[in-house]
Parts: sequence; structure tokens; C-alpha cells
Amino acid sequence: MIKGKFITLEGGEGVGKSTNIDFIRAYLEAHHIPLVMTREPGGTPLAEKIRGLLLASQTENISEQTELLLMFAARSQHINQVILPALSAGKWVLCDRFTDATYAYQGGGRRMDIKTIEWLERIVQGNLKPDLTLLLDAPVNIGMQRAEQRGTLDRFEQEKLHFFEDVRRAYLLQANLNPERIKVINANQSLANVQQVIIETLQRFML
Ligand code: Z5A
Repeated sequence: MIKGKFITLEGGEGVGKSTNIDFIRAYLEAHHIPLVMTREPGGTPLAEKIRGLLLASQTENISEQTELLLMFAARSQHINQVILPALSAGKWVLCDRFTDATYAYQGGGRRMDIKTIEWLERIVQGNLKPDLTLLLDAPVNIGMQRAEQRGTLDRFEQEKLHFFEDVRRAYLLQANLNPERIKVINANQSLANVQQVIIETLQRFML
């Protein structure tokens, strides 16, 4: 039986997920909420190995279908080993990316069939969906500039501008389709302002 709450943080390249997830964790912990913080792809030793395979630049071409199946393989392990046990124990789960990223990157960026993604989502997740998703949104060039300042680019980060434009469009479509769950936050403003909106959103969610 699920007792905890499941919150996910989403957004394109360099929009500030890593920066803000620590902020959200601190906010929830200050409210004495028992919390597990995790990420996708990854979150268990096996799923982290799959993440390594997915992010590393490979000499062998990874087909789109392989990429999609690896995302869901990692997710299946993560859900069963970490997310469901934590939620059942009454903990909240705060996750850096989840299935909305699959709709955005594999569906939008790679243009894979959405029905296939929906089908895998049903198999792997059953009824599990986040209770709240914070979608950090910024123009692609802003996020790319921020991310590039960090140096080496992973396999996804080497994609071209139009790929990230498609990812952003797909994320915003997901938000339009799920307005109750997905809250879009303008990440193209000062960090202080972004975090003020995050607090307001969390306060409404916790009422
Ligand atoms: N992926 C997928 O394809 N399908 C899936 O189903 C899933 C994932 C789950 C790994 O994700 C890749 O997996 C991801 C999609 C794919 N690839 N990409 N691209 P990840 O979460 O590890 O990777 P990421 O997108 O590369 O995250 P990121 O680049 O680390 O971005 P970020 O965490 O959103 O940004 P950040 O590190 O917090 O911020 C970047 C810089 O901007 C940093 O210097 C900050 O100090 C600065 N910053 C942040 N906010 C601001 C504001 N408001 N103003 C100014 N500067 C700021």
C-alpha cells in the first residue's frame, strides 16, 4: 500500500535540476518529512550501471529501441528496489527525472512511437505515477550554455539544438496533458526567484 508521496523533477539540459533538488530536499527535511532522494536513470547499483552505459559515448551505435528498453529496465529495478519500498514505508521519494523524461527524450527527441512508451510504462509501473512533477523550463540555448560551462559532454549532451528543442516541446506537451500533476516553473530567471516559485508550489502541494 502506498503511503508516501512521490515527487519528480524534470527539465531539459542545464535548467537547474541538480541545483534545485538539493534545495527541495532541504525544504522537505526542514518540515520533518522522511525522504529518499534518488535519480533516473539510476538509483540502485544495477540501474546506475545501466546509466553508465546510456550516458557514456560509445563506439558502437546504440539503437533507439535499445536506449528505450535500457531506460525502462533501469526504471523497473529502481521502482522495485527503491521507490515502492520507500513509499510503502511512508517515506516521500524525490526523484531527479522519471518517465516524463522518456516521453521528452525518447518520444520527443528520438521521435519514438508514444504508444510503445505508454505500453512499457504500463508494464513497468502499473499504477505508479508521480504525485507532483516540477518541470523546470528554459529556452534551450540558456540551458545548453549553463551545461557547457561544466566541461565534458555525455552522449545525450552531444545532441544538436533541434533535438533539445523537440525535447522541450515534448515536456511542455506532457505538462499540457497532465496539468494537475505537472507544474511548469520558469527556470529562465534568477535562482532565488526559481526557488521562491518552488517553495510556493510545494506549499500548495502540502496543504
Ligand atoms: N534520459 C532519457 O533520455 N530518458 C529518460 O527516461 C531519463 C533520462 C530518465 C541524464 O540525465 C540523461 O538521461 C539526460 C536525459 C536522459 N540527458 N541529458 N541531457 P541527467 O539528469 O543526469 O542530466 P542532465 O540533463 O545532463 O542534467 P544537467 O545537465 O546536470 O542539468 P541540470 O541538473 O538541470 O542543471 P544544473 O547542473 O543544476 O545547472 C547547470 C548550471 O546552471 C550550474 O552551473 C548551475 O549553477 C547553473 N544554474 C542553475 N540554475 C540557474 C539559474 N536560475 N540561473 C543561473 N544559473 C543557474
